[in-house]
Amino acid sequence: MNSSSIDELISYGFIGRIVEQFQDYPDLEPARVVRVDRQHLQVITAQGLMLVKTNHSCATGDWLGLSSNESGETVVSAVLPRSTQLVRKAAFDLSTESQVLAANIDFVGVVVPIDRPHSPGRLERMLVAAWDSGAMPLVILTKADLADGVNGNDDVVAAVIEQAPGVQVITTSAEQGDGIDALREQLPPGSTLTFLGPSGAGKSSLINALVGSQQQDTGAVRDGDFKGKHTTTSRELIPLAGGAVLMDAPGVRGFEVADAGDGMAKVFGDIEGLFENCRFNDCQHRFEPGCAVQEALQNGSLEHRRWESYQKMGREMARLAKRKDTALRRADSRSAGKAYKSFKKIRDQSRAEKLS
Ligand SMILES: Nc1nc2c(ncn2[C@@H]2O[C@H](COP(=O)(O)OP(=O)(O)OP(=O)(O)O)[C@@H](O)[C@H]2O)c(=O)[nH]1
Ligand SMILES: [Mg+2]
Ligand SMILES: [Zn+2]
Repeated sequence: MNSSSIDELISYGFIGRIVEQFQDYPDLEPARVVRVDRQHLQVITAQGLMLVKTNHSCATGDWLGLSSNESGETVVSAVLPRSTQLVRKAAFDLSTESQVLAANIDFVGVVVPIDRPHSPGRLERMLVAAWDSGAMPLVILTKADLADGVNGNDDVVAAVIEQAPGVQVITTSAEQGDGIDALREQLPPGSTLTFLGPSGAGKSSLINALVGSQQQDTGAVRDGDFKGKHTTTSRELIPLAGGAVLMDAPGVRGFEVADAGDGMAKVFGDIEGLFENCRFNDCQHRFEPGCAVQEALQNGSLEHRRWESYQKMGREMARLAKRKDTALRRADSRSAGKAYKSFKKIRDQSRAEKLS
């Protein structure tokens, strides 16, 4: 193993805790998934970048243990346990399947472009998913140079800070280089930052500004509706000088929040705090006397929009949990059916034996 390539692996985050994690796999060669193209993974190893084929379900950012099979081909022998994973469920997808967008990330940059009308609901949704990943959310406001005209810059920044309690908000302009150093300073060596935001929000432009060269393609947004053209189509790791790792990502359209982790409590802590002040323990927060939520709505300390947003996401999660439950029970009754069939087969066989 030559030293220049191990340096390259290090530049993709192979330090500290990850190196320790690999001590459990002494016979396997460490690799990280840089990009996933269907069954082919582009991975970085101490020998450099290479392609491997696999049936394992892997996500960009996964750490793998590689080995060789009898024919000398490189194969994936282990997918290391993930420290974090960013998961989403595609909206309108009736299945309960959720998709792992990114693995082993330390920061999720929720990207809010200032050049179009701000959507608080989308911000809250992305923040819940970001918290649920186990990584630390950051809010990155982009295109600060375009602020005037559509929205007052200060208004958006103030609204975002209020909607993202406990989250660092960084205002940037990739075009003018503002806020880029501030963002870079958030990223210790070995940490991985991925992005969550709509197409055309400026994710790839931000990466180019951080890296300092035209690393990723960028594409103009449409004039009328501010929509991007989905220029970036896959997730990809890009090492940053200084030791952090960036993960470019395609824009996400609407999605449902997949998991009831602590995301809801983090994003809507103010609302969940109110519940404790309701007179009745089982308050439904509708018409009950002494309901702290209704009181807060009436005196204006809780925004109606925010309350509706909270309820809507709560209903989605409940629906998903119910669908998962039904799917589980169905799988259960299928395996019960199988067990009965094999029991019958054995019973019939032993009866036949007795008769013969
Ligand atoms: N004025 C200005 N334009 C920007 C800035 N950042 C990005 N843009 C422009 O916004 C458009 C979209 O930028 P991208 O970086 O491609 O956006 P993206 O989020 O990667 O989009 P997808 O890959 O489609 O998800 C491009 O035309 C960029 O030049 C900025 O800070 N200021
Ligand atoms: Mg892009
Ligand atoms: Zn109540």
